[in-house]
Amino acid sequence: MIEQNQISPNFRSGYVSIFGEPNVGKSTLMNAILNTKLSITTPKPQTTRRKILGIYSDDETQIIFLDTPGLIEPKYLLQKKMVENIHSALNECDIILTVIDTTERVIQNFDSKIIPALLPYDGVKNIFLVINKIDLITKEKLLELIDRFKDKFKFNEIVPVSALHQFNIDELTRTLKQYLPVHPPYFPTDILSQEPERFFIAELIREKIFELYREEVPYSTEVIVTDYKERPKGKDYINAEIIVERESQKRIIIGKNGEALKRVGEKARHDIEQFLGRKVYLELFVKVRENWRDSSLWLKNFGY
Ligand SMILES: Nc1nc2c(ncn2[C@@H]2O[C@H](COP(=O)(O)OP(=O)(O)OP(=O)(O)O)[C@@H](O)[C@H]2O)c(=O)[nH]1
Ligand SMILES: [Mg+2]
Repeated sequence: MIEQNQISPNFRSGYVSIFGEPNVGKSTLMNAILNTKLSITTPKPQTTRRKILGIYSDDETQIIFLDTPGLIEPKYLLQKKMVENIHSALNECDIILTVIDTTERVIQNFDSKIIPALLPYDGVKNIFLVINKIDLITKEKLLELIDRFKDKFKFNEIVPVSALHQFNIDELTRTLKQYLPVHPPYFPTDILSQEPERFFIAELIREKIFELYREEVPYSTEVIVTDYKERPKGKDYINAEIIVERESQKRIIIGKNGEALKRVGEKARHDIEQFLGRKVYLELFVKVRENWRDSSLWLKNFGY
């Protein structure tokens, strides 16, 4: 950590929003830049629901990333909150990292969904285009894509990367630093995030639910850590509630003889222990909160 009085007058610091459609690899990209698994990532769209802050610091710069949910047409109140999180991140930042992947759907939606969202910031903020998942395409195809996108919008930079394989990530970080305003660090330079440990623990459990269940179940689930006790002499104790919308979903989460829930617990515990660097005892309870996704009271209660 840099002491306050050692901060150079040329220190650069700023906010960078990571923006784009669901599933293009926004959270994987933030994790790759920070070299830490901070934001959960799954093969399913709409994994990220909130604005997740991740802080990169070195001797001369601090970049505060805001990982955001994927851009969607909201159908229920939770999704409306997710979209509000995207817009507030775009508003708050100095630089917008617009992330796309190379699937036809994402490329097709670019003009109708992404560009209209960027237009209010055209000429106001620095806007990058990050073409992610380039491990999945040929060099020729990439050059063709760059050619296609460079005329669609006045991007300050177009950077191809593979977040999953850490390809060109250092180059992206280097380029970002050049666009940061001169500003002292906003946060202590030895912290990675602002969220409490409980938040990351709940997210890791939610990640397992996205991985292990199908269809509507992951989308109808929220996880709240209700108790977390550090025990210097033994395993830390964690109690978490898995909230679903209906009794039928509760039965699915628990599974035959509780086996499905046990699997969630085992997988989540493994990742939580890795995240905390300590052994934990994890207890999970499943609760029904009718239609919580459309209840402003429950959403508020869950911190949305
Ligand atoms: N092949 C490949 N897969 C990637 C790459 N980056 C991310 N992925 C995969 O793409 C999927 C989605 O990644 P996420 O990081 O969760 O995507 P996201 O944009 O944050 O998704 P939402 O939070 O749902 O909007 C995961 O299965 C990732 O492993 C990449 O560079 N190459
Ligand atoms: Mg995400």
